Amino acid sequence: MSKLKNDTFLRALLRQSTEYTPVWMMRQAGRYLPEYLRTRTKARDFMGLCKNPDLATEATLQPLARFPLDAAILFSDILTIPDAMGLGLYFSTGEGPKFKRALHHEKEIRNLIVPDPNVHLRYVMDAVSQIRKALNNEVPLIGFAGSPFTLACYMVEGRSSSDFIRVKTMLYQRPELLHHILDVNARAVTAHLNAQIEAGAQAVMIFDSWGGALSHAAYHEFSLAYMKQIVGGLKREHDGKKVPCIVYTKGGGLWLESIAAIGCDAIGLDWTIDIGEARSLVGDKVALQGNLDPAVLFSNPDTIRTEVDKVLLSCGKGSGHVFNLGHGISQFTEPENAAAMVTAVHELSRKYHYS
Ligand code: 1CP
Repeated sequence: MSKLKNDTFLRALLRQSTEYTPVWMMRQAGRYLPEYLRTRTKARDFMGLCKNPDLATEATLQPLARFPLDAAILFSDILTIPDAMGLGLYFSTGEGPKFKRALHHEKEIRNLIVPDPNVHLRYVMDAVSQIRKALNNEVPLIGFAGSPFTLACYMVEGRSSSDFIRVKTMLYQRPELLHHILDVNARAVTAHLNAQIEAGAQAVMIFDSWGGALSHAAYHEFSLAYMKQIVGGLKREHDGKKVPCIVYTKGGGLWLESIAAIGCDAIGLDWTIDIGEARSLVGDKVALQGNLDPAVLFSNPDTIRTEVDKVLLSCGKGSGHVFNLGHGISQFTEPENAAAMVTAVHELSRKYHYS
């Protein structure tokens, strides 16, 4: 396999020196891009896009055609795993994801099985290989999955939630049942990420979008422990290259030292923590990814530049930083403002790197 033309992102994740700070954006392909909305009309619905490798490739490449990003992320969704488990994922317009067969009864929970990623999620692996070909070694491709707890939130609630009442009731009333779901999910995520790595993903990220809704003790027992299980089971090398792994818990700023201890290469930060403080908490154990407030992109290029510089300054000199937003880019963002962020990171970060 020939050499990557731009491996800045992978080097930063491994805390090796780089000439500038690499940047990509969570949810970089998606509804804020008019070309994505046009691609979406070619499929019946969102899952139709995910299941069609040509369209998934098209959507993955769209942000890279606009902005000089240092990484691509597979166009797919974290909810493909519960869908492959038979829960019947669907999207009703304007309402986000829903499941036809949410986990309401013990029998359904005990019957859950780990899907074979190369059979039930074949379309994801086909998209990964096709995207790798289309990328032509320009930048690395990130594979991803949801954390076991974040997946369980959707599987038990049956849809997006703001209070997580069903899943938290289960956590306190039937903890062994939730542990069963989490163990199945952890095995499914491990197999899914390893299959993505074999298909060509050059780094992987675990999205724990809802772990921050848990208490201190519950986070460690019901979210972090299962991410540790996954990280321990990942293929960390493929084709003679290290495959770095990023763990992101939204709202996880208070738990950075415990997250750094699970064996991941990098921690994704939301915007609520100062990145310099995060660095002093984790030392040189892991790289950091983040952490501009996505709302900064609602302002203007000058303000964006100032806010980008604040993050870079707080992070300080040295290696081990991947610039990103603290959460996904909003669908209401002007693409020009995303461009301003990427340019600002590339231009302003050079002074923080030793050449
Ligand atoms: O066109 C549409 O209406 C669908 C919008 C959309 C898109 C573009 C969804 C539905 N998923 C995606 C793609 C997606 N999702 C990607 C790949 C694109 C990219 O990053 O460039 C990724 C990495 C995700 C990850 C994802 N899906 C997460 C974790 C990250 C996060 O934002 O916290 C979560 C929680 C989901 C669930 C999901 N899928 C879709 C939506 C709108 C949601 C969030 C629902 C909610 O807020 O509860």
